[in-house]
Amino acid sequence: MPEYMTPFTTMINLTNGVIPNAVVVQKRYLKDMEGLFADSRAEDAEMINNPLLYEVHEATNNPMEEGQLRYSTTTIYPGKVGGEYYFTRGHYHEIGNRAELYMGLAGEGYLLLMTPDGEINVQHMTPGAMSYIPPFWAHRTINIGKENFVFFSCYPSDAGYDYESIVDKGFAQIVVEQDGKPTLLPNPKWTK
Ligand code: S6P
Ligand code: ZN
Repeated sequence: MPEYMTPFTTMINLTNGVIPNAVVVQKRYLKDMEGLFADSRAEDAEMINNPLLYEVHEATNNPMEEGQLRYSTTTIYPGKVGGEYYFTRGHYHEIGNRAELYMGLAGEGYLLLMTPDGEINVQHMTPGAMSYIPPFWAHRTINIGKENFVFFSCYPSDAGYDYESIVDKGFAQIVVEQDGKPTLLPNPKWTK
């Protein structure tokens, strides 16, 4: 006989991403992102202010076992470092074949995806956009607007996080403001 878990419901504020009874709220400041922005001088200069770039509200602590799901919201604040829009650290899933689903709730962002070979894919996210992250793609979200960019994510509980590969190599492309528009450029720090 399986042990039956008790079903439950979570309330989510669809405009600001707040989950009132979140089990974990993570706040990521610039100092948590050291070395990730392409313009190191701009990053160093901004470090004095150490702005809050984004926060993650985890709705559950469901067991980290195959078959279970977890879900969360992420709010990325508007801002730039050396012309590069604020983004999340980005990761592969530790168990690489675990997929994920994102849904835009507020604001405007890019979902930047990359295979281990450096192939890049970009999805434009606005409220209602449902973006699928297939297995094995690294993913990073970027606020390309002037308001908070808020999205919901749902992922297998056992997916885990591989941040190290991104810290070591970065993403092959960056998103910077050029002529008032978000523009994809090769990342000068990228190493294959
Ligand atoms: C988890 C999922 C999201 C991110 C969150 C923050 O698999 O992709 O909940 O954790 O958007 O991004 P990061 O890269 O700092 O974990
Ligand atoms: Zn993920």
